[in-house]
Amino acid sequence: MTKDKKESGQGIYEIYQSQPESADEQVFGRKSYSDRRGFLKGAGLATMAAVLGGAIPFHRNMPAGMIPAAFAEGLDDVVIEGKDGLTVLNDRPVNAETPPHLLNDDITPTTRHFIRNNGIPPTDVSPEAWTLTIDGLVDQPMTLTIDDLKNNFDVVEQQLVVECGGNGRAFFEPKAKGNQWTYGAVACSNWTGVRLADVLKAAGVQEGAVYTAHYGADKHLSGKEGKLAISRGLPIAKAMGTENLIAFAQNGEPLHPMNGAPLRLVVPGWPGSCSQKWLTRIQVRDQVHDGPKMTGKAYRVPNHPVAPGEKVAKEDFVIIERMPVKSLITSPQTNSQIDGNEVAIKGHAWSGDRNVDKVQISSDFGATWMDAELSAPANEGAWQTFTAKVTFPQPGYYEVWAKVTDDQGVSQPFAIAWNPKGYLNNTFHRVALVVKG
Ligand SMILES: Nc1nc2c(c(=O)[nH]1)N[C@H]1C(S)=C(S)[C@@H](COP(=O)(O)O)O[C@H]1N2
Ligand SMILES: [Mo]
Repeated sequence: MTKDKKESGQGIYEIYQSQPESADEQVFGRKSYSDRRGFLKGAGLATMAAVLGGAIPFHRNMPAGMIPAAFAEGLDDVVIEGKDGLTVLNDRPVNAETPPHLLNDDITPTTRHFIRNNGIPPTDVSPEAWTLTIDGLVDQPMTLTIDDLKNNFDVVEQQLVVECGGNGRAFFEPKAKGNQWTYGAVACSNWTGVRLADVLKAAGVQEGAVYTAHYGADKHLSGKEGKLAISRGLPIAKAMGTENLIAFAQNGEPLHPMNGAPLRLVVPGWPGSCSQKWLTRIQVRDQVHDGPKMTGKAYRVPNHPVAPGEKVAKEDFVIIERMPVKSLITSPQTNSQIDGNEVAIKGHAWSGDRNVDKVQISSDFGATWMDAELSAPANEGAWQTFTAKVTFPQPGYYEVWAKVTDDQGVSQPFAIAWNPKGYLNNTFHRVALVVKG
């Protein structure tokens, strides 16, 4: 692969989808379709083998430009160990989302927790050897093992929502670049760990502290030593919230390798990117952090409404903080056929740093709404589950919509203003049903 493409972080599948000609050159190392000499080698061969799940003994026989049949159906055949039913959007880096109907559980099983990687996860993740360093503007810089964390701090369990800032990006027009997440870059697992605030307090956050900076052990896609895939942070006030965890267990087991094993941050209610995986260091800074994906347009939105497609000046982008009010209908699955004239609806609702007050359901394209039953959150930062029974007047095609209102009176919109990077799409989840009667 050329350096540029390698650094852009696209996988083979994505490259073939978006730019088949240059994909051919990158993967097969040849300049044009008429040049038949190229064959899979080096990075192309290694990547292809990794994606296919095995070396390719006869790779020298493969005609240049041939797309392996395994890719015919997209990335459905890519198997990620310990994950089940996820839709893989990219293989390099690995990005995979969960279809809404597989998020029906109140606590998301680890097998169904989405994966959003910016780089290459570390391979040496032995929990015994892992350390976390707290430094910067603190009285007492510390380096702690996972046992130190367990032994010196309150260990707590919390159900916490992690949602990628780009969830829903696929529905923006014009298209925004990046992973085309639909609905499933969100999950609410049960996390065990210590409170970030307790650890920061033990280190003694000094006056003048403004922001945290988070570092993980994953590598940049270029493989360059010292180059970081992502390093984001939090304003000190949010970092001191009791809802944030430094987690070493997910649903009672060690973290999944793709979800940050053996140690990660879980910062509910804010973009998932704040929840650094493979966590090795938290630095306290006297200024807003400026690590990779903190600056420029990353995880930022315009500070004023913009027309679809409009160019926005760099200085007009502001850092995304809390995530907006949103919901997901997890049962029934969209495009289900319903026997009879009634269906039970279930789903989840959440709003960053806030509670949800009300969930309303419509089955007549928003003309009328009925209140759903809404449960209280298991704890701060958890999503809330809603249920409703919908009756249909006659057989036919229906859409069930859910609309959530949070405790500040803010509701999910039907449509949302476009933004250049396709963040924060919290429009209604619409589920299509054919009622048979
Ligand atoms: N070290 C590291 N932490 C990271 C990332 C990453 O690429 N590297 N991705 C972030 C982003 S953008 C999101 S949305 C969440 C996703 O967490 P998950 O993959 O466990 O679902 O992890 C965040 N933490
Ligand atoms: Mo993300």
